[in-house]
Amino acid sequence: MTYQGLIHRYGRYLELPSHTKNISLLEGNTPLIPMPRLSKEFGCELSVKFEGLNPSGSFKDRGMTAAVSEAVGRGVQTVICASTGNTAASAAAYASRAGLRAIVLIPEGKVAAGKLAGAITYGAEVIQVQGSFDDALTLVVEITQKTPIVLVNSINPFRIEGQKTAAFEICDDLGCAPDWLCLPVGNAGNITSYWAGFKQYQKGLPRVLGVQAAGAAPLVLGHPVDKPETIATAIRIGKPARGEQALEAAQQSNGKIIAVTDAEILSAQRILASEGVWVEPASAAGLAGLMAESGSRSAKHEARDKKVVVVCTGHGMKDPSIITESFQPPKIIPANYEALIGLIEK
Ligand code: AN7
Repeated sequence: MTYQGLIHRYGRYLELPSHTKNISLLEGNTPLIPMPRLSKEFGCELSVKFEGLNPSGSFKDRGMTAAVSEAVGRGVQTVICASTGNTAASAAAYASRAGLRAIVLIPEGKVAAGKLAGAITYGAEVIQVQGSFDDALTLVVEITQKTPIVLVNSINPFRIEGQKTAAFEICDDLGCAPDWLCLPVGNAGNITSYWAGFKQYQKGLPRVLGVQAAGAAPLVLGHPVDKPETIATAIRIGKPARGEQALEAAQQSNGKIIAVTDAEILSAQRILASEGVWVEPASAAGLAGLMAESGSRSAKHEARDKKVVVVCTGHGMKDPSIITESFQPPKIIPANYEALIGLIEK
């Protein structure tokens, strides 16, 4: 049978109320891409769960199909979220699909162009807040307590239900859970969802390596960060809503939460691209974390000979600003053959 989306495939494992009305863009079913060259370098069996191939370009679509399906099923008319960008694009996409009004609050000037463009194109009302993601989240929590508008950040339990499906897919593809799962941690909804999903599916449990950016690492520091800063704007979050659960997932799985520098994130992004997978900076944090833990790219390490899944949460196309930050701009030549051959034979 042709694929009909996550609620259709995994609905029996998801705690969704009976009023839920399935709103799907055929999200999920993303590839688990083997990385043979990286596997050899790291001495482990490494694959990438490429979540950038979801309809709006990130893993958020898994949770959004569930949250919007639940909301529309009980007659909700407006949804709202705070976002570093991907949640905004995803909420906008599913709200438009469902015929709902979507309002998204983003930190002023700190959202990657591809995400903002998506949210606007899908028709959301985008509002920039003079503050951080955390300030925006405080505002949307307050407005949803005082009005009938529904919150679709991952505080919404149905977001977590939907995002559990990524763990199910990995188990179905591998036949069991991997030994290690490496992923970026921002507001901590995703790590919470994966851990809940693996526990529920009973195909084994991975050790979970959650990775924050050094400038936005409240779970590593043990306290909120007032002014989070990182090039990985998706995870520029100082006060994760599900921080406790993230720490629990790391602890229960015998894993850990660590921080990596922006330079390590950009380097991991280039390494993934060198084997054909282009992800946005935040999405490279999982691999950056694995590399930091391994000490060096070839040294003996805990993941040695193990099945490792690196979750790449969003597509590289989301954040084109990286051309100026991380790569050389392309050379310019006059439009003649001599100039071209001179350049490529140099
Ligand atoms: C690419 O869109 O928080 O730990 O508002 O976009 O579940 O928050 C995005 C987070 C990782 C972190 N990778 O996931 C938002 C938002 C990408 C992301 C994360 C995000 P969580």
